[in-house]
Amino acid sequence: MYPIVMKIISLVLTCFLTNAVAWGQGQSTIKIEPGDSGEEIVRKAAWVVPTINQYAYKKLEYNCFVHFGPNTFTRNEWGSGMEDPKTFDLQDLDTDQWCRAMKDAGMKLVVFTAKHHDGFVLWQSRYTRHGVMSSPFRDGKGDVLKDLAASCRKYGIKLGVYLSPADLYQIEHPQGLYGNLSEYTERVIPRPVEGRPFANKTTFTFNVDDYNEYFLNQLFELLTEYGPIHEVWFDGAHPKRKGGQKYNYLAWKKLIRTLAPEAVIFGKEDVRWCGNESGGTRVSEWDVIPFTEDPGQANHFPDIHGDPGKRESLAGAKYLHYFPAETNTSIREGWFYRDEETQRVRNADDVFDIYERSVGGNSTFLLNIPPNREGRFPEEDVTVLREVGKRITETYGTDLLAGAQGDKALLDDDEDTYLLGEEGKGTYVITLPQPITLNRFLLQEAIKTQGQRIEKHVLEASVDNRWQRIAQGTTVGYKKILRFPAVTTRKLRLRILEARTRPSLSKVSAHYYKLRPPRLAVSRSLEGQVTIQPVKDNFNWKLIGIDYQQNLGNAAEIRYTIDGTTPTKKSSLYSGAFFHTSGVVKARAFEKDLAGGIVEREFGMTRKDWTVKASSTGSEKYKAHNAIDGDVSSFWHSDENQATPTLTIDLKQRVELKGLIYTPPANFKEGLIEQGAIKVSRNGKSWKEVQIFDLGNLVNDPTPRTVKFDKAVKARYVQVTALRGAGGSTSASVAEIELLVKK
Ligand code: FUL
Repeated sequence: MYPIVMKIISLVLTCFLTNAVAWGQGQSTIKIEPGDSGEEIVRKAAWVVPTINQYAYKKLEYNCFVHFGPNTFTRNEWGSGMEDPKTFDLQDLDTDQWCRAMKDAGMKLVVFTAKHHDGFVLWQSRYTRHGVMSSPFRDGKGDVLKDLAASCRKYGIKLGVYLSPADLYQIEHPQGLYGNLSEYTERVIPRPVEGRPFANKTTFTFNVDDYNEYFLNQLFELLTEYGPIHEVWFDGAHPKRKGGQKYNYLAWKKLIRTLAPEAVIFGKEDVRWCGNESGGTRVSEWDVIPFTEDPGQANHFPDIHGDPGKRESLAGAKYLHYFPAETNTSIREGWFYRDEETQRVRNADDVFDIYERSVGGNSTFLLNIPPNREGRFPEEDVTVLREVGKRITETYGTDLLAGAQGDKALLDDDEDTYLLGEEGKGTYVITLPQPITLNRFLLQEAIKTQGQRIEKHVLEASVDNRWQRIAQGTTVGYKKILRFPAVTTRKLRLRILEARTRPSLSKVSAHYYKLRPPRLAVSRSLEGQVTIQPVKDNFNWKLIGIDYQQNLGNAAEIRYTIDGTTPTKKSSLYSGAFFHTSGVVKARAFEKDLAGGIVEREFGMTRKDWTVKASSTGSEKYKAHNAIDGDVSSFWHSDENQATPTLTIDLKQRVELKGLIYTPPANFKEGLIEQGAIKVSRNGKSWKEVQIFDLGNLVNDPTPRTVKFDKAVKARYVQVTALRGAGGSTSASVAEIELLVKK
């Protein structure tokens, strides 16, 4: 059928459908009948399409997460819930600066932590005093969310709210509502508060307990007085639980669907967590996910790991549901702002790489930028955002297929025109008037009405009149970005090799990313020898048989500093490993006038003379020395159920210490230290506590964490004790411990 006809049908259908239903003959949830064969299940999967809200959310592609609250001032990742509201001593706030930075970056929506796990609210809620209303911020009259909502309207950024179901204040406070075993009774939402009438006169009646009433009342405030709200973010993490508190999510959902009809709900049936917080992405990201119960009636949505959408995962499904992934990670080490000295910031190479792998891997990228104690996005973060925004525009703002000969439905920018291939395959040839040089190729399926179908594809270029494979991939979905070494050609051929039924392609485009000098990695041996080398990119170069070096050239020279300053072309030239006792090494590759991303590593003192003892060791494989051997793949793991697992380190010399770096095991979930204590001694017998440190939720982002001591301290012996393990584990595991010395 002609594309224009498809467009008219699609438009007519769109006008009459509500949010809950998708377009055309596709549905956002399709029931599997008991007698359905494997093939029929796969065919049904091909007709699972996004709701109108989900599709609008997919098109946002790249959004901003903002974590802000008392943790910004305590420098913790997880609060206790009993922080004095005066801790939130915010004197300045510039949400316009936040929104300008988002705009420059090309971000479309911001999700703001209106209430994190600590239960402190950052808006003038009627239903608690534990928030900005009791803080010094504008003498208790400030409303961070209100400022942000105004800035969002001013800069055209959509607004989302993060409202943590976990609430430590309501758990810890003697009159707290969380898990107080209150009766389930009929409650009217919103509960009227004297002198604080709502403009929105909608009311609801739910049979709920105290905490769910509290939560519903706060949702009502957020959804009616700051909107329109386009994403509601429910965090699945719980530092603590109490009284078997249950969540009446179906009541929450009714409120959201009524009061925020354009919103998607993260952490429930609209958007799922990608399964990690370190920026990792799947090779094949399916939006069509099997369920064993009706997702529209479910109260709980467990985290999804592995490869949930592959064909083998569909067998046994009772329902197939459109359930897109969101890749959320932070630009800094941790979700909240801590400091400029020790809190590492991702460089532009790293963020741009995650952008291409997430947005270009059928996921939505939610990048967290934590405002500092001055109420502003830190300058270094803004610089990275701006550089990444520039690279996105420079690369994807120009389509090298402009003027090409090929199927118009593929080459135009009309999401309602698309090409259907044959059953399970398709071949598309694009011929250009002049040769182009490309190293990126972008594909989009017509998921709006046709669902996600492509399972395997390959891209070829005509070189010396021969088809040469330049890239290959599996799923496409809303968007796939193929990355490969640059090739110059006048002819491209895209072949769909496997698909769940007739593949539907609505868009292809070609691009060139101006390669920066290579990303670098800085490492140091036990003896203190520092090595700096190019990072092999995440691309699967070997998959397409290309030697990645040919693409990056070897013209790059590496310059570095060891005094904390930013490397320039005049800095020390790296010509091989060099000895470095401790402190920050910053490195940058230069290629003619192009500068690569800055990479920095802070090293503790050399450890070759150290000895270490553990309070217990799970087995020889997890011996204590693994924690100081310089090999992050080996780690110490204590016995299970040991009260306070401890490492005692003899530095063999007395030094002045200013902090430590804890590296958790990368692929081992037991015993990651969320909270710990540091003690020091001159003689190994009498100990002095230096600091308690809180690292929050490491399980989903097990990367090195730096703890800066409030005050430098002289010692020869150091004890690191685990006080709380991630996920309630009662052991401790340490891949590396490094100690930072005061120069
Ligand atoms: C996790 C939380 O525990 C972190 O503090 C952060 O909010 C992250 C986005 O989600 O579950």
